[in-house]
Amino acid sequence: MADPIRVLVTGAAGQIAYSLLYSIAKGDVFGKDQPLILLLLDITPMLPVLDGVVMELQDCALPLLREVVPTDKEEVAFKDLDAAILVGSMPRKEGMERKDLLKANVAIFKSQGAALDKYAKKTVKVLVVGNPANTNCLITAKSAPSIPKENFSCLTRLDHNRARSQVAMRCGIPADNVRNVIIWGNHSSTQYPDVHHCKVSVKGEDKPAFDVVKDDTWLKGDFISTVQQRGAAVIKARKLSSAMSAAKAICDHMRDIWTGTAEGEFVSMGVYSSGNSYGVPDDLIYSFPVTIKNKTWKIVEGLEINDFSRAKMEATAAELVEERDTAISFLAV
Ligand code: NAX
Repeated sequence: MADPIRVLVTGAAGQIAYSLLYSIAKGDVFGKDQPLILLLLDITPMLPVLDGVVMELQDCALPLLREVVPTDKEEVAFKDLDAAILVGSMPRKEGMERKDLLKANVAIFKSQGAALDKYAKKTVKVLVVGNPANTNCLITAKSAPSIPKENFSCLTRLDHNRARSQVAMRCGIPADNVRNVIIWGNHSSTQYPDVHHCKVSVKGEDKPAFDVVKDDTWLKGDFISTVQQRGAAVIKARKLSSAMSAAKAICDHMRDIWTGTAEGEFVSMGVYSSGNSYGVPDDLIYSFPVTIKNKTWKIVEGLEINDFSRAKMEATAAELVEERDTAISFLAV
């Protein structure tokens, strides 16, 4: 068996982590042969709750889980990390604006970026989940200058999975038969769920989503708004933000980083824009279609973009530019 890898989950006493930790610890993400040391970070008042989570992980008697370290100290949590999943932040409550969250989160992710820089392996793969995820990811990367920007990504896989599932339900087929949906831009209501390059498999044959769904009005209207507003709809119904589906998406995202994407398939991921793809401004964490090989992502280039898509991609980029500029002004304080 391989040596154990060190995996950090922050916000480890929270609701997403509660759904996430079991899947990681039983090998769904890093592989069934990969032993793990789990580092669990939360804030000091949550340590008693975290102790309960640790007890439950112990009680699962999982063979891959070699050690669990609960802590409120960054120097313990970020030490020698192979992977970091940054979930902890202040979650959005019903009716709360994303911008209200920005200021508090810049402080959190600046500090955690600096801790990654100081304590983690330079090869660490960092996934930012806590909202506003794209901008928090950018702040984290900027605060960890010794770690390559390509090692940072943010979660838009939940939106990707939501889009996939909406198309599948519409066609009455399993979600697996729908591939290559794209989430462009921000993990917010300006995101653009795009099915122009989506393939739907019917009786073993791949067909364009537009040809199978046969309802352009829905695909260009309610489909998009349903995916964009899904997080808010879950909050309204559950009085809590998405947790089970968020945990599943985190597993999908990190597993793909670790083991790569399937041939002919791409996934959506918030990654660093260097200004060379699809006219997206540089210095943003923007969700693109990517393929992954050898733990390295590559933006899928050359997809045809029509005017309808272009306008939506630009709108979500504009929101990210504004969010970045505001965050950077907080960063300086
Ligand atoms: P919870 O409030 O249940 O848990 C958050 C946990 O983070 C708490 O235990 C809290 O004490 C801890 N925390 C706060 N500050 C911390 C810090 N500085 N260091 C370590 N831990 C800290 O929220 P939960 O439902 O688990 O959601 C967590 C985050 O995920 C929220 O920001 C939420 O908005 C975001 N989400 C992002 C999604 C995405 O697709 N990118 C989807 C799901 C989710 O909405």
